[in-house]
Amino acid sequence: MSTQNCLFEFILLVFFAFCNCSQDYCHIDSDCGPNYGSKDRYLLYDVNPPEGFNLRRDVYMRFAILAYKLKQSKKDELNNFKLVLPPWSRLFHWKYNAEPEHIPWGRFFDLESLKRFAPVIEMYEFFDAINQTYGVKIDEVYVLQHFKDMFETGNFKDRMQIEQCAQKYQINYFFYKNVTSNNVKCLSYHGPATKLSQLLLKSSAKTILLDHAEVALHDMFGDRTYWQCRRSMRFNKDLQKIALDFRQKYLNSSDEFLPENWEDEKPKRSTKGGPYLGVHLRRRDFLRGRAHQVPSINSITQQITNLLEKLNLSQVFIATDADEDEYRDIIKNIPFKTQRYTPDSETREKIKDGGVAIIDQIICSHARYFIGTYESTFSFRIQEEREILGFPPDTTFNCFCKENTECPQPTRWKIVY
Ligand SMILES: Nc1nc2c(ncn2[C@@H]2O[C@H](COP(=O)(O)OP(=O)(O)O)[C@@H](O)[C@H]2O)c(=O)[nH]1
Ligand SMILES: *[C@@H]1O[C@H](CO)[C@@H](O)[C@H](O)[C@H]1NC(C)=O
Ligand SMILES: *[C@@H]1O[C@H](CO)[C@@H](O)[C@H](O)[C@H]1NC(C)=O
Ligand SMILES: *[C@@H]1O[C@H](CO)[C@@H](O)[C@H](O)[C@H]1NC(C)=O
Ligand SMILES: *[C@@H]1O[C@H](CO)[C@@H](O)[C@H](O)[C@H]1NC(C)=O
Ligand SMILES: [Mg+2]
Repeated sequence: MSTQNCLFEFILLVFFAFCNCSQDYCHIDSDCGPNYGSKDRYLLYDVNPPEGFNLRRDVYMRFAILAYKLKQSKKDELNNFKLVLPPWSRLFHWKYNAEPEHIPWGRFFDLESLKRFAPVIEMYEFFDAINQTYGVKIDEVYVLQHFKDMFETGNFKDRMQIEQCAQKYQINYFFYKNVTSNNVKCLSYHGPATKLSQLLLKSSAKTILLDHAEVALHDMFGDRTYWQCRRSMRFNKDLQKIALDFRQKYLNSSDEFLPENWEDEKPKRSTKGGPYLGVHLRRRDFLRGRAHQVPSINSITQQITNLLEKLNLSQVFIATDADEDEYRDIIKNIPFKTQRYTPDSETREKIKDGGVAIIDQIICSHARYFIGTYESTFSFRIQEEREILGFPPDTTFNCFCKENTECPQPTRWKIVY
């Protein structure tokens, strides 16, 4: 650093030290909120718009683990970070209206439980904390992108570099009209999300937004910290209650015992589950994007029937994104009792498509045996849930075959305590 720069920084430092949270002190240009003088810093992130709910849950984990590790840092510049949860708006697979919904995470997850793993806050808590009258101008925005040459040169080393944007990115700012920035850069990136602490350490910004956060990878996929984070992602209690009522009423399935808090869970492999087969059948865009892997209706009917006979079960619960007509085609030749969760319109309005998806996942998680869809993140999340509940792996890591022949089965990512 040049002497001139040093001097400049020194002057700034003195200036800041005597500035009592005036407009100039804040990096954001409007008045300061109740917490603005505090040392809190805010890390915001967003994901490539077309990505679905369950990949977004995975990206959350990468950043929650970063936030968890930052909190343990001895450096104040790092341990003051709060991770701001991006509200759910206009998801590709969900029905939505013109107005963005901005659904907070607490509607789908148990926020208290998330917070006991990492310092995460809802967007509305962030707004309250900074209490801006005229909106938020984010200090630094980094759009993550892959290194252009990564696949050509085969250079897969961890690295990061501010570079020209590879394409024109449109930043949504979570569909808020009052959130903007005039400091946007593209960051070519390869490595785990935890490596971003290097960027955060160098920056003095109070608010940082990482867009296309899915470019950053997991630190250690499947290790103890991964599973602690995953276990903390308990579902919203109202959704759990709806799923339990359904299981009790239609599937003769009671609740598995789990301690009140995820921190108190103990390893087990003896969970039996309710007397039904759980199925996750991904259709819609998978029919186009993965035509060579998706089984025919007849094959699905056959595979479900065979399993029910083999397992000596008399009913099947089917979670699927198939429409009514396709669903009827699937079940019409299954000679056993079939169940699907369909909320009344009032409940659907309240819990939205995301809530319905979660209830489907919970019900599949409690089945005696589960079979999912090859490479669907929706199925992966059910498998993880069953690992947490303590099922024997044979009852969990199964997926449909294209036809009723041998076919690749999912990797057994087993829980670690
Ligand atoms: N309710 C419900 N929704 C589903 C089901 N399968 C897929 N979906 C919807 O389709 C989306 C699929 O996207 P995503 O979560 O990314 O999973 P993936 O694309 O299968 O890896 C989900 O988020 C749901 O909104 C299902 O069985 N039940
Ligand atoms: C937010 O700011 C306004 C105006 O500056 C003030 O009246 C209000 O009390 C503040 N709210 C909180 C929670 O501090
Ligand atoms: C931004 O606008 C939303 C409504 O769209 C409002 O809830 C929020 O408080 C506003 N945030 C700030 C910082 O002004
Ligand atoms: C429901 O489960 C209980 C206990 O597992 C069993 O005793 C009962 O017969 C079952 N009822 C039906 C209708 O299958
Ligand atoms: C199959 O289940 C029925 C009751 O649902 C039971 O009576 C029968 O013994 C079971 N058969 C086997 C082979 O487990
Ligand atoms: Mg998807």
